[in-house]
Amino acid sequence: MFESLTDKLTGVFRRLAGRGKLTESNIQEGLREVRVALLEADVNLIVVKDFIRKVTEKAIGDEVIKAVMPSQQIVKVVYDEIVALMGPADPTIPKNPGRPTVVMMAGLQGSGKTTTCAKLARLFMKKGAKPMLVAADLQRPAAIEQLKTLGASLGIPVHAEAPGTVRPPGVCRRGIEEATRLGCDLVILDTAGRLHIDEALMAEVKEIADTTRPDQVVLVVDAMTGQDAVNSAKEFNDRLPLTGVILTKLDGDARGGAALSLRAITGKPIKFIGVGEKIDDLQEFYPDRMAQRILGMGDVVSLVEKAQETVDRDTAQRFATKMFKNEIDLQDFLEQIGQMEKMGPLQSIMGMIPGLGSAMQGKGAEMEGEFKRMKAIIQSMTVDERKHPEIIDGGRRKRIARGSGRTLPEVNNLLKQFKDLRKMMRGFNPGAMAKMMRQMGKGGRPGMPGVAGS
Ligand SMILES: Nc1nc2c(ncn2[C@@H]2O[C@H](COP(=O)(O)OP(=O)(O)OP(=O)(O)O)[C@@H](O)[C@H]2O)c(=O)[nH]1
Ligand SMILES: [Mg+2]
Repeated sequence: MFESLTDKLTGVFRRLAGRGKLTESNIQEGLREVRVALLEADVNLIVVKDFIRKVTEKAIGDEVIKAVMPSQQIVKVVYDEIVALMGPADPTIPKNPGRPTVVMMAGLQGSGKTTTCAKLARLFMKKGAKPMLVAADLQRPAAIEQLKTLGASLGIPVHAEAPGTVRPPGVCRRGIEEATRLGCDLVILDTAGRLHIDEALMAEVKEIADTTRPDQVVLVVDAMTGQDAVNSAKEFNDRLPLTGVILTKLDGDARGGAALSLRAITGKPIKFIGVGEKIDDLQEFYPDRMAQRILGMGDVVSLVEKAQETVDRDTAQRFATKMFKNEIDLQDFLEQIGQMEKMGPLQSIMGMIPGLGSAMQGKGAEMEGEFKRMKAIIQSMTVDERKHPEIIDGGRRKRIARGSGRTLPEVNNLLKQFKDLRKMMRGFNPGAMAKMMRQMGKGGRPGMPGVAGS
């Protein structure tokens, strides 16, 4: 999903992060690249223009340039705008008291209406609903059978009538009556597709909508058709009282143009997304999660959850307090390494951090090796040495090197790094923190494990 857009955007942000200092002109340049990436992703031109204008306004401001990590701040500005563009979230179908909720599906041929009827029924069955499907596509003889088969696989009733004399609005009306009799609380109407916006068929859906007055008129749109999808959605929206959109085949959509433009162009929320051919492949649509995916933020949410699960809050708190008082010793250092290790393989952790995954490609194992070496060295120190590293003289260094199986220069290097860290902590302020994080961000040497993760 969205691979090509994600690749391009993370590339832009990586280049921005690589600049030592961000200026108005290199931010502008970065945003020009974002613009190109969005256009190449087939996002609607008007949407792109408006988006870039908003992002520029926020990104050029003082807050970004003076921010602790300017490039991350820009990622955040872009992220917030993408969320706003696709949101707010509305994956709901409110239940009617006393009578079944009626959902009507509409959309172009092959967009996924029939499949999505069943998927939607399934999704709401999991929430306790009793759905019924109504076969109102009388254009294609096989359509009724398709829906019956899907209904049977779910074990739910399907209202179907022999085609010939009946018309779709009547089928729907009788379907809703039957659902009421059977005690179903959700009725999903499958309608006929159209190749283009064709007057006769359009009149048919409109007639169904007028006769049955559905609670939801949902447009089913194939994400893989990009701007064509958006243009047809616009036409449907002009003629039908749409309440929302279901975007299907997102699993096959590398570009993301439809997902990013639909809401802005139609003003109607994307409610659900189809992410595969199986009956369970329908998900509620959440703009924030989608934006994280698009920006290659991997799964920040699950990273945070993982950290909450594994990182011992007290240890973290103690560490933070000590850091402020500049009382960090090598024992704390060791504990922080332990905390990092508890979270799992570094490479997979880094993959979840925005922009870091690709930037630090392959660095995870290297850093883990470094941690392991540091751990071995610190573990060969006495408690006293860990608490008061300044007592570690030449003789002790040699002993520690021997004990840990590391070289003397490695021991010296660790002690020097630690000394530098303390020095930096002495004038502890956000600026020093930023400098430290930047140094760490440049990779290679993990200056202070735990700080980056907190
Ligand atoms: N990969 C993938 N395939 C999907 C998704 N949704 C639907 N499809 C496939 O798209 C094809 C068309 O789906 P249908 O549900 O028959 O489409 P329709 O809109 O009812 O088509 P008509 O009735 O002809 O207008 C089927 O092969 C589905 O399996 C999805 O989210 N992902
Ligand atoms: Mg169909």
